[in-house]
Amino acid sequence: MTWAVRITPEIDAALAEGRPVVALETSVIAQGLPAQVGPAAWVSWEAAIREEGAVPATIAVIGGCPVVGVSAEEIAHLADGARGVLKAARRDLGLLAASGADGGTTVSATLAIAHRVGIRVAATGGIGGVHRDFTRIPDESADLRALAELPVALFCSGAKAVLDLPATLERLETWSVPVIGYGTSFFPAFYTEAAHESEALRLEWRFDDPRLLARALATHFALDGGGAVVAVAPMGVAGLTAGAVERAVADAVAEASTRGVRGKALTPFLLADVAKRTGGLSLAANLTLLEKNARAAARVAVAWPTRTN
Ligand code: PSU
Ligand code: MN
Repeated sequence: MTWAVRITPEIDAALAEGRPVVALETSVIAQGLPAQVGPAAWVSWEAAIREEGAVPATIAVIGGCPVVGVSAEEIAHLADGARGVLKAARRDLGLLAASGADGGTTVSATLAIAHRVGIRVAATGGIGGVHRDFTRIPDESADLRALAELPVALFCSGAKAVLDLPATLERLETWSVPVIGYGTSFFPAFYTEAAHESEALRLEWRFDDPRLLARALATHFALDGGGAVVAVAPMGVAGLTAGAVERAVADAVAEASTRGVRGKALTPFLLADVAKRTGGLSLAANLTLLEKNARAAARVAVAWPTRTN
């Protein structure tokens, strides 16, 4: 049986000619952002990628088919949660294909589809990772293993603030996934930069020049079969401090535990609850960082060393 991927002619040609392409995930549209803001935000991410000279490749599952190059109509459909779009992780792809269902792809599923068509660079807001309280319930995002296994560089503002960030970094080390700061020396705390001089979040590798970062990533892919995390510092928004995020996250995590929210529902619940508790400031920060990461990914994809073989 084949696993047919629907790809737009534009992206197909760009890949065939070795031109820069940046993959985007869509669980952020289907589950991560409120339905009213997702589609307009997506337009800004694709525009930012084009402005930098790369081709955007937004990925989703539509009618069971993995799609590379989702249309605006499909984005509107994915954002409209009322129509039961699933949150598609990598393990769901075969089952979605068999059932003909629609899914917003998480990072893990997005990387699987991107790798399938030969895309090397992707962007998201924040990766999934090791959840707080993981010693009680070992909840750890499938994003991490996908990053370990698939040679794609993922640009993000670190891992989502609702997670245990030092534990997530430890897990990435265990899985042999390099974590590289692009213009930052610390793993960001998603909505904000890492709290001042947070040694547990200090990164060993930092690049400021997109060409040097691109060369480092290309060399990593040449030597290793796995992916890489590129951490981009978020711009943040006025009035949203790391302390305020921390308080909101602690309360949201407690609320989720009281309500028994588990599994794939947990991350979307926490993001929405933190947005409520910060009076929408975390949502504003999420939107700015998503666009910044898409732009950063495109800049580095454009600076990729040309293939010499
Ligand atoms: N970044 C955001 N918002 C999101 C996500 C990333 O700013 O909603 C999504 C990504 O698709 C990521 C997923 O893969 O959240 C992680 O979910 P989980 O923790 O259940 O693996
Ligand atoms: Mn989980």
